[in-house]
Amino acid sequence: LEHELEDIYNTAVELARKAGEAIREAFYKEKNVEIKQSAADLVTETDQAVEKMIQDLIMKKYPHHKFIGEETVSADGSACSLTDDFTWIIDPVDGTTNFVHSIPEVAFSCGILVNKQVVIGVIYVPILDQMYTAKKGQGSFVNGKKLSVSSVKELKSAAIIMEGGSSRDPDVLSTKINNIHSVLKSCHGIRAYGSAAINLCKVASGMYEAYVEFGIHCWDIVAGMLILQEAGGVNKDTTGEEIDIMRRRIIGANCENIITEIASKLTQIDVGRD
Ligand code: LIP
Repeated sequence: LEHELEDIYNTAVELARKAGEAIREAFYKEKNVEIKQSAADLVTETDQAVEKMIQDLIMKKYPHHKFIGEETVSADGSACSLTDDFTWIIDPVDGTTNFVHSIPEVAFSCGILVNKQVVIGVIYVPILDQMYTAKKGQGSFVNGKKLSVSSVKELKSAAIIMEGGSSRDPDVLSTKINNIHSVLKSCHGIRAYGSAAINLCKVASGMYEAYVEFGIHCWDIVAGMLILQEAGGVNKDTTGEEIDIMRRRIIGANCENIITEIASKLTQIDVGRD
């Protein structure tokens, strides 16, 4: 298994570089944008082309592995079913809105699971040439440099990442704004990068104490969850309870205490399941 995992890891890094090349090439050109679930839920030809290219390469090399990809799921509207098999969960372009606006925080995100546990996480930010990697039990790295979370233990001294997201439902929006209000009044500041994958990498890098979002999907978070965990962090549901990767909610933080403090300030939003 050790040998098999090493081979899969090397393949994932290689595929991330390939995806990165395609993203970089399209980044400086005009984009062809379509909308999905809401007027702010975007997809481009690049999302679709990168996913197809990566899925084909995975299926050729590992025909017995399973694949869950953002654009494949959006196209056929099917629910994600996660088995104990090796499963690649991919977001070809995480931060599509950034991509559309030529904002450099755009990531290829790839998490590999076995027995429903994330064992490999690779996130590549091609425009900034940042390769984030993690293998379960072996730490996480950016361009080979080891990552570790911040040592701040209280929300009042913390910097937090919270996103607006892509839902334009008025009730969802007002709950999100209220949640931002209640966290912001108790911490140093709030920022957002527009990519769940990058947000989790920022917490893993020790810049922020936590990242909170309702409405993300499994492909936005699986790789980043392992990168954060291997940097010493924790991932939970927005209630502070055990995370369910299909439940579309996350608090990723440097420590349990900050998760408890944030969870107590949030009004929960039920966004359904992947
Ligand atoms: C994005 C997430 C981000 C969220 C955006 C969007 P996509 O994923 O990573 O955290 O705020 O609304 O869902 O659609 O760019 O892959």
